[in-house]
Amino acid sequence: MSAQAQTIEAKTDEGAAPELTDGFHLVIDALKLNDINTIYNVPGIPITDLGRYMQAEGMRVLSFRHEQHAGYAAAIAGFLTKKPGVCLTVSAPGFLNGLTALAHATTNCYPMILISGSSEREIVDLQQGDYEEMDQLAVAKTLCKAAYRVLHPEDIGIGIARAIRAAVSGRPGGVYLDLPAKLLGGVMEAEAGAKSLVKVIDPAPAQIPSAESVARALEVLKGAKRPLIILGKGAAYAQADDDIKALVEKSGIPYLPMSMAKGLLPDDHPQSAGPARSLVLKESDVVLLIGARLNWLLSHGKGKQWGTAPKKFIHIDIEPREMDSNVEIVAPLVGDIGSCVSALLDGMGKNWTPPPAEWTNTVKEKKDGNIAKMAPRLQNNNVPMDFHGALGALKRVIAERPEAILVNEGANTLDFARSIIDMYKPRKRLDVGTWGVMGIGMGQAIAAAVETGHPVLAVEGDSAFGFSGMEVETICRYNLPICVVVFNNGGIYRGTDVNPTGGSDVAPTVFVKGARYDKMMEAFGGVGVQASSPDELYRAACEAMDSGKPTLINAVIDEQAGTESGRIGNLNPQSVVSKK
Ligand code: ADP
Ligand code: TZD
Ligand code: MG
Repeated sequence: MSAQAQTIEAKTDEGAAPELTDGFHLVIDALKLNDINTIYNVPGIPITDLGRYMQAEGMRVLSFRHEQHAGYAAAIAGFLTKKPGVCLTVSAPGFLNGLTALAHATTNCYPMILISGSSEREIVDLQQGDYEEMDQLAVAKTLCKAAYRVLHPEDIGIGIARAIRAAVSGRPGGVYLDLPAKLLGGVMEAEAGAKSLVKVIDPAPAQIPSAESVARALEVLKGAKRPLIILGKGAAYAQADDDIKALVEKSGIPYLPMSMAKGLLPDDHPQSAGPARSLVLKESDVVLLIGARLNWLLSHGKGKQWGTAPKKFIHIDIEPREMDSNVEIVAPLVGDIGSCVSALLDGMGKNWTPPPAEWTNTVKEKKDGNIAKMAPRLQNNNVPMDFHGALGALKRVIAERPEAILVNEGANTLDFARSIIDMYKPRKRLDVGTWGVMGIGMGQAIAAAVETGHPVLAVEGDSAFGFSGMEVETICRYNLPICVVVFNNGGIYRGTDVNPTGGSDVAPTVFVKGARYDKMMEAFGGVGVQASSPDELYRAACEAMDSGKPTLINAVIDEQAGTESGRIGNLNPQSVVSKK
């Protein structure tokens, strides 16, 4: 128990006064003991004092305007640090607001703990109508990796240890921890309290792949004529950066980064096949997946995108059940990415034969061709801006500041930025993840700035930004080095839809014309800029990134520039009755 921890004096019959502690301080001591020092929170009954005492005990407590954004901040903090990010909320409505982020963390394999205060158990269970009554544990269970409730102060240490271990071990994910109001005020002797705390030893132990699985994988890789490596965000999470780079380079195999694995090797690396994506998916014969699932983002490993050439998949993942989830995996490599990659490197020996030049040259030609085609479009200085002109400017901003973190959401704004803006370092690109969630923007930007201290560029569709826009006050309040660029095309996908009835309501995808999002930042003392051309955008973004002042640039984009749903319009169901 820490020296400053608040204790309560209690008189006993003998007149001795054993030092007491309480639930509040046991929670704080348990978190600190496990090196968890940052909390993303929204205050209220019953956790207001918990936040206050946390701050008093030297923890960083960042208060948000809505729990969902505190939750997205905690989730991405988990991704960035490999420690569970913690979101703290009040009961029922606050808990539910945080739950979206908890489910998102679980879906994306980010370690996170949602701690919510809850109401009087006896009343909740008899459904007698308590303040913010809800059986939160039951609700949370289906939406996260594990859910626990602590009822007695002496179990707080174990409860928090279980939550931490569940979040980070194996496949990481979201954990719910329910802390009833009565528990926080509960009292026990300080000495026994200190003894009840648990320091989690080796919370995410290495999981070594079997020697047979390594040998099998190498055998398949050796037989490949047109091999491909796909790096997913699990590879970025694993923080095995040097070994992953060594594996790619030693093997000589072209690699494709999934969006949040961009920068694991710099996007301008000669082996990057990013700009030849369609070709390598179609033509490859052996695919080594490292921390990437064969889910919808990879068309489930089959169908048109994957071409007709027979494929063999080698799959590295910590979760055994991920193997054969969509297609047969001929060489499953179950273990943690660090251990698996280093075992492959060892097994490759000194004389590894790189893939046939015919293959690597084909990939290079396609890639060079595509880059050359794109280049002039990125240099256009059109007014109003199109996505290429605006993103060409921001591409330079990041290239000149490779340490900066890019947060990105939207539809066209997301899809174009993903392919246009090169990343140069690991874990610098944070986006909408597996679900394609709108609303991660400000929460992720805040956590990225808080956890890393690096400047953040948040490139946001105007719709996407709206989901978390109020958190610009949070950005200003903590004076964070975040530059938000709102790609203002006046709507969802485009600003051009019209109401076919001629009625006075605008079409469902359209927003207020000529909106000035920059004024929102000014309202809280930050810098607001209106940018109409790529040059203006470039200058304003550079200034913001270098000054570190909270800034919002309203980038005026041609309202006709986007396409329906960006790159995934094919997922929209079609009506046979009405045609778009
Ligand atoms: P992407 O969306 O980038 O393709 P996914 O989220 O689909 O990536 O896949 C990430 C995968 O990485 C998950 O299947 C997860 O189990 C796995 N993973 C996460 N951390 C590790 C790790 N340390 N070792 C091995 N696999 C991991
Ligand atoms: N709600 C949530 C939480 N996530 C979603 N993905 C959506 C709704 C649906 N949706 C998308 O998939 S993209 C998008 C929505 C509402 C916004 C696209 O508009 P934008 O981007 O302004 O952010 P562009 O640049 O105009 O395409
Ligand atoms: Mg838009």
